[in-house]
Amino acid sequence: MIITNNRVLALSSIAVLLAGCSPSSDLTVSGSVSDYKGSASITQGLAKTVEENLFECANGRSRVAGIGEIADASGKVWTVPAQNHFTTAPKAVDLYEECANITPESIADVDEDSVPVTIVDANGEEITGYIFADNYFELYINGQLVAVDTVPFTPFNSSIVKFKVNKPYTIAVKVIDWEENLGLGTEDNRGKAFHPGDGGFIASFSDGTVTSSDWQAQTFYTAPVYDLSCLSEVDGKRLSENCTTKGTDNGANAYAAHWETPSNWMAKDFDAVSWPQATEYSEDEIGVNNKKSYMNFIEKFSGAGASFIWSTNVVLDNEVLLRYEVK
Ligand SMILES: [Ca+2]
Ligand SMILES: [Ca+2]
Ligand SMILES: [Ca+2]
Repeated sequence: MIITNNRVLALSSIAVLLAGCSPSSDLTVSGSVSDYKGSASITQGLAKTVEENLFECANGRSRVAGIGEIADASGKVWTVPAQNHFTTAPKAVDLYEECANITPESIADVDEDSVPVTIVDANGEEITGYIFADNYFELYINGQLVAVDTVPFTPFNSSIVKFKVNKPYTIAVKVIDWEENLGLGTEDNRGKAFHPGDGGFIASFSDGTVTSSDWQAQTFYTAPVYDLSCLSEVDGKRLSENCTTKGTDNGANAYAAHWETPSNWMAKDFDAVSWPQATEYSEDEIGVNNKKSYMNFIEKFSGAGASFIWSTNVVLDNEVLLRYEVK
């Protein structure tokens, strides 16, 4: 009889374990904001949508590119995925953009002469830049906003810009890995309702400048975070290498880490000495071999010697600021 009772107990324990373990690799939120000792502001859960969708695709499908707001425990309000100038800034010219039916097979089919030139220095050298961002970029030269991406989220597009400037000059780029689940850093993808998407940025310029680990990259928004103890900070780096990058069907309670962007981060004289060097990623890691907006112009990207860059975590870091001085 005792054996039978033990068996009953053992079976019921297994049932409890199974009930607590969703078949879709549920990620349990652990740790509390009060135990977190880092420099970030922590929010939890879904943001309030303040802009339903910045972009409609006339000729195909695109993910909803919304803007949200969410407050931390002190009442500080953060814009997610990031503050941006999409609706007000000059747009970059598209190299490739399916929604606008701009689909050249190669750079030879692009009318580069028709690209407008932004004047930073009237007597400067005219420079052409070729840009691919997963998902969105804003390009500053010497603190002047030259152009922003035409597609905030998807489909994947690529861009061409021209500007006149004297050396030395400073390139500063805000890059955003956009999100569907605002404030949570996730999208419905790969069979999971809360899949953490990845970022990636690559560019080359006609003066020989290319993206590489010589650039600097600092992160300002990291999500999703399910366990706050996975975040750490070393030598100015905001690290999340110990945080899971798994997708889940139950990610609505995830945490997010936010840092204030300095108001003059894009200025030529901004002191970025504490910012980490950028991390390089391979084309396979970013997953571009099925993206014509990249592959049709690969000679201007990896073929020109440029590397994909981002901060230390290309999955969880969703707002990253990049800087590079061209000597
Ligand atoms: Ca884009
Ligand atoms: Ca991401
Ligand atoms: Ca992405």
